[in-house]
Amino acid sequence: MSTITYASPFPQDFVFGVAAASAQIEGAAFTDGKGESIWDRFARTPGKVAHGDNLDIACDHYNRFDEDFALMASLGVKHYRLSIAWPRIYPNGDGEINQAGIAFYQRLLASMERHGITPWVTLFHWDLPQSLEDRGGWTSRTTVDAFAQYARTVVAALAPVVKNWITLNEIRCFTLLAYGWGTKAPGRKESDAVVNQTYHHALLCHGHAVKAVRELGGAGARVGLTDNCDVAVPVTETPADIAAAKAWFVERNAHILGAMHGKGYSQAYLERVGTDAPQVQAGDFDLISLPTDFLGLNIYTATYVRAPKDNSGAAFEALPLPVNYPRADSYWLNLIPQAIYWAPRMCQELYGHSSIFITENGCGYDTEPVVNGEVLDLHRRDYLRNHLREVHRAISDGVPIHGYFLWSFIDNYEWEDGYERRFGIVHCDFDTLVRTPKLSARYFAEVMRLRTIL
Ligand code: PNW
Repeated sequence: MSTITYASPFPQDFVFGVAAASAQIEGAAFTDGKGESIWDRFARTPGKVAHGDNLDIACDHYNRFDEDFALMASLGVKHYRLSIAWPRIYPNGDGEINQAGIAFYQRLLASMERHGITPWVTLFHWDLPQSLEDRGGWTSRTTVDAFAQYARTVVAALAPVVKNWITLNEIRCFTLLAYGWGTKAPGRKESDAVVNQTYHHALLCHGHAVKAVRELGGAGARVGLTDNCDVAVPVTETPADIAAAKAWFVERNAHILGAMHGKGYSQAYLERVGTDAPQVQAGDFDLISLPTDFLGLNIYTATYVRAPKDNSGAAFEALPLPVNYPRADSYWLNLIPQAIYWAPRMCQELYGHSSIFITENGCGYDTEPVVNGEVLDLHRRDYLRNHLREVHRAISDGVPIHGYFLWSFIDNYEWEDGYERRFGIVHCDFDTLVRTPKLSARYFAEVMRLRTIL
């Protein structure tokens, strides 16, 4: 048998891991004192979630985390990105702490440690306590005050075992999609002014979380935001199209990434939003612009951008995709692997980020072929391989990508798409709760083991 030499392995300290989030996998939605979240309420509102699926049981990870970490360990997973359910810690969002909630995460983290898996903990992945929504949710500064307290409580309690902290997951999804489009909980359709205010409140929470980690995280703690920036891919990798893609990127990300890197919103942003600009209080940007240790990026898809063909004077032209352009089953998940090259590169060049982690990348399908009991998800194997090649290309070009977390470890509650949309490399039978690694799990296990693209 001939020996295969593996070209271009990933750096030895490159972090490979898998990701999931509390609401999507834990279940036990009302166990041990957990309060109601906006997703518990939304799922029970007729017509909001596919098939009326709720989060009551999900993958029952709450009761099966030992089994799940054993399975991760058997696949060679050494890093796992999880999130903390705010309503487990503060059932009403603020006020009384629920010690049983803290004890749960302490048990879970101890199990991870026994299985040799390093935690990457996101403080907020969309499961806002319903009690805070009843007081205005993300439109209100009350939520910012409550989050500051929640962040301090969690960081103080878990600092002995957690060194890697992520403040918030995907600000756009729990603000714009939740308060503007109304497709995510709490399903409100507010004005642009209100939505712009929700971004501002989210940015303040990010700042409070950074401060909490600096003050209470202990030695070696690091912290960053996970953003799902709007990604531009230049149609041709030529200076003109790259410049156009960058200009589009700056405009589309001014309210989050741009805001974090300034001492205020940019003039261009303020001109664009006009009278819909958020209300800013003195000192807000001291928090929002606190330095972080890394930037997390969730990369799934992109928009193609080019330099305008005419003399319109426009800085860019963003292109629509042909109707039959390849995509996964989520309508927004067009298959554009160069996204994972260009987003980190632009974040480095535009904002000076020197440590970037891909905190999510993956694809979801409703129907996956099963042969002799094994899910043969070759579509996912292709997706991963094509994206990892672009990650590798970026690293070779000097883009500081230091890790990659696959979304997701296991099929789970895909928000408004319920349980039908499967993103896992491990299949979950939602009737029996039996877990079975898919072909892609075996593939990714080998990639992690050999630190190369196979
Ligand atoms: C992310 N979009 O959500 C979330 O962080 C996960 O919880 C989720 O399960 C996963 O990706 C798959 O959907 C997104 O519309 C939701 O562009 C929507 C979009 C992007 C990411």
